[in-house]
Amino acid sequence: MSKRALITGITGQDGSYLAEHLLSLGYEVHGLVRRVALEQPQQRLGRLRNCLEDIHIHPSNLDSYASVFHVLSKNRFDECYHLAAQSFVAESFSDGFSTMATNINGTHYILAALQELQPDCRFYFAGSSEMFGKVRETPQREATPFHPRSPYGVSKVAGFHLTVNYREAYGMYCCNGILFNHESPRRGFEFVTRKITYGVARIKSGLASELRLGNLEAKRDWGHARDYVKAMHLMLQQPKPDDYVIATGETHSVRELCEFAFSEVGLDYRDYVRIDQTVFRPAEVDLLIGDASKARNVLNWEPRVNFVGLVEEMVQSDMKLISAGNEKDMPREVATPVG
Ligand code: G4F
Repeated sequence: MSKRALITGITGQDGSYLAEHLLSLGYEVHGLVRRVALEQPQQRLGRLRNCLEDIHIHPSNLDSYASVFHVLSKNRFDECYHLAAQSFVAESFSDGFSTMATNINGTHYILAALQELQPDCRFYFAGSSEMFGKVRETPQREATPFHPRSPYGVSKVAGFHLTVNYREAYGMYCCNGILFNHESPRRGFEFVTRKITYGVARIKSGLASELRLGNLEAKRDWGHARDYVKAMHLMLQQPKPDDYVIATGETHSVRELCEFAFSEVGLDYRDYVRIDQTVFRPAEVDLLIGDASKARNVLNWEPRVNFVGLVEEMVQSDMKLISAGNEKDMPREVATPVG
């Protein structure tokens, strides 16, 4: 009998890679999807184009306990990967209320419904290095205290503690992945990596003449999403539930990212990047670098793609996207990058 997994946020970057990974391992894969996504499958289910035929989609709304309860009362799962969230940090400053409501309640609804209906289902929560925020030690590890710097970070700290609480209070198998930034050609256009690689491709192709960015000095530990979803799966295969940092252990500034990405197509970023004060955040996370020794030792997990490989892959992919003339087929919110 193959195992059955439920993925919330299956239409996103991580959800789509995780679905492909679990299918390759012989899983029956199910996903929760907002009903509106089914009305625009071309755009909203685009990242699932390689596996849409092989997965089971359930329309559901994570803002409603009844909706989550309904799906879990009709289908049994061995594993649940809760990835759905409002995950853009800048947006959480514009509307902290909806970020907190979606991220905290959504997590709580899933955990409460699982406890009621299928307490043996193993649960993964997508925690984040944003929880470390104003970092208390470097590199950051599982024992590093949290000091979130945005409503998004606060919502992830709440989700983290909810997950630990269901593990301790009800003996459920619940894990937190504390994932550092992870990117890919499937990354949303509002995040800085994709904004830069897509901007580079547009400039190189003569479609744009500049790229407006905010804080170039922020440092992040950037890995590849395809590597990171494998760690999510490994966490749920252990004898005991636990929490793990997933990171490369390398940190680079946004400025270095620009340097690498522009040089990939033979350009100098200083000729094109303009500083835009409106993109700076009210509170910044200055430096993230993770220590993933525990994941290496316990899960036998290692990242395969490093920073340079990641940037190369993303720039080349965006160059292809533009040269194939696919830009006009992209949904409007994607064709006009923000952030
Ligand atoms: O790409 P970002 O928007 O990612 P951020 O804020 O680090 O969050 C991402 O990683 C987290 C894991 O640590 C996830 F939990 C979260 O969901 C998300 O995936 O920004 C990265 C850095 C920031 O310091 C930002 O201020 O880039 C800086 N930046 C500079 N100019 C910019 C820009 N960020 C964006 N999005 N757009 C800019 O123009």
